[in-house]
Amino acid sequence: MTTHGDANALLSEIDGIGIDSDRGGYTRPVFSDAELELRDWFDAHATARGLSVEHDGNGIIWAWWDAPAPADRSEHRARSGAIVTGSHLDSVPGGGNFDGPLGVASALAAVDLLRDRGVTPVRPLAVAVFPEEEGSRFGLACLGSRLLSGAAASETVRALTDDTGRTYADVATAAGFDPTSIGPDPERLADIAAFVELHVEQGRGLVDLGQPVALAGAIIAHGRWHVRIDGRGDHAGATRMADRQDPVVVAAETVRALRAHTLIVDDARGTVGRIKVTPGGTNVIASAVDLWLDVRHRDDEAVRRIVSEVVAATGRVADAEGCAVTVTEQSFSPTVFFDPALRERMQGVLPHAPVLDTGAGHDAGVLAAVIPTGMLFVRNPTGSSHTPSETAEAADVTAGVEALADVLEHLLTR
Ligand code: HGY
Ligand code: MN
Ligand code: MN
Repeated sequence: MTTHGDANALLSEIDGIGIDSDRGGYTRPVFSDAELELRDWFDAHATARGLSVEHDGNGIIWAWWDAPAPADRSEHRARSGAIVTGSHLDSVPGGGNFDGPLGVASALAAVDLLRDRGVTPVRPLAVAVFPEEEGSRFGLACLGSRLLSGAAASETVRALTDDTGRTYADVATAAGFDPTSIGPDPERLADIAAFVELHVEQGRGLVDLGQPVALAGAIIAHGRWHVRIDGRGDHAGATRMADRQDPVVVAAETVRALRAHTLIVDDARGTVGRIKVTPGGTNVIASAVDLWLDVRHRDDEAVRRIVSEVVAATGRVADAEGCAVTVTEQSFSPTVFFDPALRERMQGVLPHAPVLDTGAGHDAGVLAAVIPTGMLFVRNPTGSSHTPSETAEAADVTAGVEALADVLEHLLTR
């Protein structure tokens, strides 16, 4: 089956990679066999389209359609003024097949459409794949774009650990990458005129509006905090209640307080989706609990207020229980408004596309701090994401590719 111009066909080629039979859906953490297989899939399709594939020191893949360098440009600057599109291939645990891969597949298909239309770019185009967008393995979301833009310090990243305690440096090395080569790349960023990311909508905005494609207005602020609660492990039966220092009791208060304080702030979102109890025996009082807060709101300060209230409530119960609490901010992304000039140009190309804000973070949100970025959303009938029920209808996927090709044609020919 040809995949030429067909993002649905491209996606169906990878829908067997990284299936998680325990959780359902897909689990494709960065540098895992599944993610490395997806990288190979992308390289093969980019190469088959005559794109020149480059893997940079941050583990980002750049597949270039090099425009003829005008005489006034040195070979080195041949790629300046580039337009970049693409997204990510890693997933959350038990995620869907669209969050990330839809943007990558649509970018490859859009290149086919531009060729079919006979478009001759006057500036280079790159299809990019950013690693660890979900932050599911090392805890820092949009890791690749944060490294590229200097928003994440190389030493800090090298020392990040996954659930097994292995560091980024060890895991990257074992996967064939060089962890000493990570770091900001201002020269590359200076060559990029705009980045446009297509993504499955993570919400029901387009369903309610009855439209297939939207433009992104803003990404609301979001942050992640690691809460570590240390107590005293002991026997569940031999230990009197008065003698306990049970970190799980404190963790329960953290979860309760997060829900309570999130509910009193209009449209705030607070989640604890991950809790690790150590040692984790049914007849064992835990010695420690690790849990992670994910808090989001369009007002940066509201996010911080919610977290500080939750930390205070947790501290009160921890004191009473004789437990110790350590809270570490893993990441914080302020509310991002996408580049107005770029969005206006995109609206000129897609006048019927509504503008929607999103509660989901993206590489385009991180890169918005250093280059003009914009996003396209494709309708998701379930509105759900980060679950196996995340989906997009074939006709909407096709509409998304057409819309992306229209935007890229506009940007590449001026
Ligand atoms: O967490 C997010 O919002 C994104 O899906 N990484
Ligand atoms: Mn995503
Ligand atoms: Mn996601």
